[in-house]
Amino acid sequence: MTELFHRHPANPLLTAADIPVHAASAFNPAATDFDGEILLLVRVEDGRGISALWVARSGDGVTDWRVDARPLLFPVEPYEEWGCEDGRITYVPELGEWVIAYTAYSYLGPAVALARTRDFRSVERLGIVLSPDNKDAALFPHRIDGQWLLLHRPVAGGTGHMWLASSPDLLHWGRSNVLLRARGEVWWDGARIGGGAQPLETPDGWLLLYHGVKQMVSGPVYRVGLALLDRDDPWRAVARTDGWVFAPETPYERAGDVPNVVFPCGAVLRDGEVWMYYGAADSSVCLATARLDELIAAVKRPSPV
Ligand code: BMA
Repeated sequence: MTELFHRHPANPLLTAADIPVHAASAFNPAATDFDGEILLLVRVEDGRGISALWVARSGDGVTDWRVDARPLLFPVEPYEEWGCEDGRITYVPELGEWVIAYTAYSYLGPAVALARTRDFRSVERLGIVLSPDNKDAALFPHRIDGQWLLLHRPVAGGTGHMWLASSPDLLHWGRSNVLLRARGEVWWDGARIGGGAQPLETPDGWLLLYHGVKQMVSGPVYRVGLALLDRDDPWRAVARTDGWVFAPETPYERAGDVPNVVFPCGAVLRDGEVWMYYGAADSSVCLATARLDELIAAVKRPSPV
């Protein structure tokens, strides 16, 4: 299989050692452009096992990361008492704000919560917008036909498929329906799937980098695939890769707190390239890049694994 993504030689970019307090792990980063820099929202698990989301900034997106002294999103509300996990950031020009979708974890299970920020110094919580079990949410950057759109991943019918919901106000979500199905049985994305990076708008449609899980005898393997949604009608998936386009291969992806995991939560576009930030083995923050035109060609021309 042709390699679409190229791992950055500086991987892993960040680990628990880069967090200014004692941390167990640093992984699953959301990514966005902010103030001329690349900003990541890194999931940091503490010594108790509870996660918070920390801001890390870098001018070139690779080196000299500056991690804030305290997390941006940490458990405050009862619905997130077991952690704020796996953020996805979307810049929303209409609001002049960034909306963060994250997994709010509590004894109730994982739920989808939203928060908004102008400066990544303070956040306004919008609360739980989709009740448990639900996660892997990401907002589209602008309304379509007057409605906001949110990718999400409820557990329904015994498994996790990717769904899309719409809202007039970011608070009340409805018209929820299945968008992409876990393909079942032996498929690389057979056990369950979920959104990865925030949806990327391209002239060819909305490009999704999603994770797919195959349940092996030894445990799950998390890989990455591509899907393309119609630009004007994202409820219509127009293409999807048959096989994965990125999979755990290196020692830092193969071994860690959870082995055999690559888990993207954010991407930025740079000079015709997609910079995919991902968590490796639930233990570190990594970067892999691909040419956007090659990703579009790959998703439009599914090839055998
Ligand atoms: C998923 C999420 C991710 C995690 C992955 C692999 O269910 O909880 O945060 O990276 O499992 O452990």
